[in-house]
Amino acid sequence: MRDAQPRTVYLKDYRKPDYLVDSTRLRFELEPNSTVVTSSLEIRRNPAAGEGLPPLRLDGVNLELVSVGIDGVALGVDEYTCHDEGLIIPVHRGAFTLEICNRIDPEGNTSLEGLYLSNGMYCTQCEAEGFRKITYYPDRPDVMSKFTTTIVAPRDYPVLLSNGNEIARGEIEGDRHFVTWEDPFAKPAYLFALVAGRLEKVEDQFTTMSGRKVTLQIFTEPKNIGKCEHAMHSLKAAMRWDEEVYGREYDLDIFMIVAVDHFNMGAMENKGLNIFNSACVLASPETATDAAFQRIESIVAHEYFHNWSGNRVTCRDWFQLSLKEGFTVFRDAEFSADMNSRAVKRIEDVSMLRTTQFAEDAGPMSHPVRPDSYMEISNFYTLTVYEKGAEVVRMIHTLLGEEGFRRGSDLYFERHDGCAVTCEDFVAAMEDANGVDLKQFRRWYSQAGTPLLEISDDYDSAGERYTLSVRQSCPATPGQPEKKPFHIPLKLGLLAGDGSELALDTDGTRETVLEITEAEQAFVFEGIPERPLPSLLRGFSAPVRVRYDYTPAQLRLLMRADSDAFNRWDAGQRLAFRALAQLQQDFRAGVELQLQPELMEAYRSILQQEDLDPALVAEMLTLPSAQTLAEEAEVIDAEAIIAARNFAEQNLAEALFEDLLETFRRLDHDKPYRPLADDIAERRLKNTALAYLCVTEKEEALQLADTQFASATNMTDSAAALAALVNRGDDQRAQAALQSFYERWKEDDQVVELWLAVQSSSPKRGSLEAVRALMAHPAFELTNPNRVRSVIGAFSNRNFLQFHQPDGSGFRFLAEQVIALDKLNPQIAARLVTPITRWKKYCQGQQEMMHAALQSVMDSGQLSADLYEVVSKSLKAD
Ligand code: B3K
Ligand code: ZN
Repeated sequence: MRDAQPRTVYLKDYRKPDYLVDSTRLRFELEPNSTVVTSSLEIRRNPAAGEGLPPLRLDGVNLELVSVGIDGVALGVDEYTCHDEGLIIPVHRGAFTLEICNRIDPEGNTSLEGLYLSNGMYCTQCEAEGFRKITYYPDRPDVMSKFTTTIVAPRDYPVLLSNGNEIARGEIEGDRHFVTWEDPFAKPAYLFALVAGRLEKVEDQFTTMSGRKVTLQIFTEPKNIGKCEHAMHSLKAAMRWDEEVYGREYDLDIFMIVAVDHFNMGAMENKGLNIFNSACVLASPETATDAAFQRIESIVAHEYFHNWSGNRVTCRDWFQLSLKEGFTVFRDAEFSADMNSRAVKRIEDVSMLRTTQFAEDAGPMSHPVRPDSYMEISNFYTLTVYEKGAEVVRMIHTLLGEEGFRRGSDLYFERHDGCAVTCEDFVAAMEDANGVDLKQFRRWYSQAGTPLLEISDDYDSAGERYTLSVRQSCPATPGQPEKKPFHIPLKLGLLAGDGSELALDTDGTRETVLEITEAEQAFVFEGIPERPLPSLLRGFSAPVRVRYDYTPAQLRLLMRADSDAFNRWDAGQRLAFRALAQLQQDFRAGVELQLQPELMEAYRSILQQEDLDPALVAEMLTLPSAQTLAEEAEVIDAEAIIAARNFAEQNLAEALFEDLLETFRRLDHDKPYRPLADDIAERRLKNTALAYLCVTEKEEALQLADTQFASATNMTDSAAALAALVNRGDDQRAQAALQSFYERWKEDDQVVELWLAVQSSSPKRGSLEAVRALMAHPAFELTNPNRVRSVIGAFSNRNFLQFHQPDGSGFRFLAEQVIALDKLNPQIAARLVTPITRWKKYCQGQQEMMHAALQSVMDSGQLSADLYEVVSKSLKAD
């Protein structure tokens, strides 16, 4: 917690570090309430930073200083200044050894940043600025140092881990032992990690492309040791893929993963010692859904890929966060696309981007991929930095092509290995390796907001000439009233009336990438024999909105015939959006609702296309979520959105009942479980059909869910049946299912979290009272972020109906929880508050209540810097 208003940090104020730390020796004497940290730092003046010997400034937060010494001589208290945020030490020599001893309290650390205890296990989280909660240090990513770490602990903590290779271990009198680790690669402090606990491990081996053998280990609490196989398999697949696709080889002799229960996010890429949220690494067919299996595969890969994109080449400062995150998300998305269905992966990612990142870009916290300022950097681990950042890298890939991109990434890694660099360096490497100019493209890093492309066309039948006119614009965002034109790759094809692909030039090219660089631009295609139907922004080739006046018949043709699977799905979404917009309008006008027959027919024909990937069919059958509709709306009228969506879903389910039943039966076979793409796709479609069938609340449908619930041999089917029974049908049935599920799985943390989330996100059973009751359940723990996300997060982000109750009770509840949580874990509090920061987009009544809830957070007393930044910026947006 802070005393004064948090200060804003600006990118324009970046200065090189005054001092460098060549080596860092750490010693930890672990005790729950009083861990002693001793450090010995070899420090020297940074020759690149200027003349003279300015004082040495070290960061330090919540530390109890014991002693400071230089070159073996202890400093008196008047020889340095110790303040709330660190130490200032006058310097008399250009190079010296600094010795510091301090105490910390891991048990009292509920922020889950720095060193803390999770179920009795010691672990760390240092990114971005957590190392300063461990010891005094220049805690900035451009100070890179070689670390040697000794951990001393009671012998009943048999496993003691840190980065690099183990170089010594031994016994110490009084029932204690120690292990020393040495990391040969210089790294910033944010990549430091330590783990100590009663852990078991599974071990495997990987032979790298140059023939080196690497030991792979995954550590968990003993009860979870049977849940590591999938993560190990994913790790080996990721290691091979990075060699094949990027030529990147792993560099240490050992790679370790540790699963911990209390964790603020998914996982952390500490050098050689990745620490994972249990939910993002542990899985077995009986306890984890297909979605969890796929999430684990992608997160294991993501953290592994950071070894090059993040660790070997790191960020100069935190404004450059997307340098490692955007690039690494792009890398993991391509990996997942290669391991699974490429089209479905793209659809999932784009749907998420459009719903959540577009909303962020249009909201009070809108910021560029490379922000210009922040109060609390933890607030900038955002969808913009990660997902839009990945889209920016993807656009470079689209512009340069596979080979050009690889030349660029090779040059980037070679040029900057061992360095802390900027987004600018990344783009420059791409340019230099390919001899191209990406000057205008750089605006994607500096301008916030989602660009809009308004596209119109004209066909001259006599001249067989087709002209596409594109106008780009980008809405104002906080601090950026005017935007300059972006460089946008627009991938497209042209369809003939029969759905075939027209040749775009005399070479017979059927797909091209137009480079849009002007505010208004026209593109002419010659020799087009008929008026074509444009298939625009194929594969979502840029993170923009596209407006083009398609007729419903044209959308149906794209849905049926486009060679680009992503655009087939997108055409269906556009059709559904229109129908849902009409329904919302009718609801508000008090007109009787009616579903457009075209939509019904379009959905029926999707179900009948048996040659399509079942996962794609499932995606195409899914109506845009209430959250997506909210994002698309000019003004959010929650009641109208809910009414429209329920009506459409209900009508589709009734009208397509027989087709859905047929689909369900066809896929309801007894295959042994494998988390492989084809099987996942079949289960996805089967369970989408089941959910639709149960929307009708017909006994026949609910019995299918009952049967599946009773006989399922894997969690995907079991959880889908549970959700169907909780969301539909009578109370008795729902309660019986919930009860038996809990009894069976109450010892399994990941399944209990799923059980909590199914209830909190259920429009039917997740009322505010029900959510409060879950918070009183023994399974709930306010200090465990997974539990908080499963109950409070699921309610406010995924339970549109209950969260938006007209009396505003959902908003007030969220405010109350955020205030309580801020005292324990500011990072989680600042994230959780998001739904009520969007007050400005709501219709008047809701807007006022949301604003009042947000104001009550502000007025509740001293807020953490994290929460203060989000709340104050959101309140200001009026
Ligand atoms: N780099 C970490 C995120 C750290 C978040 C700190 N608040 C995980 C990842 O993106 O791989
Ligand atoms: Zn990452």
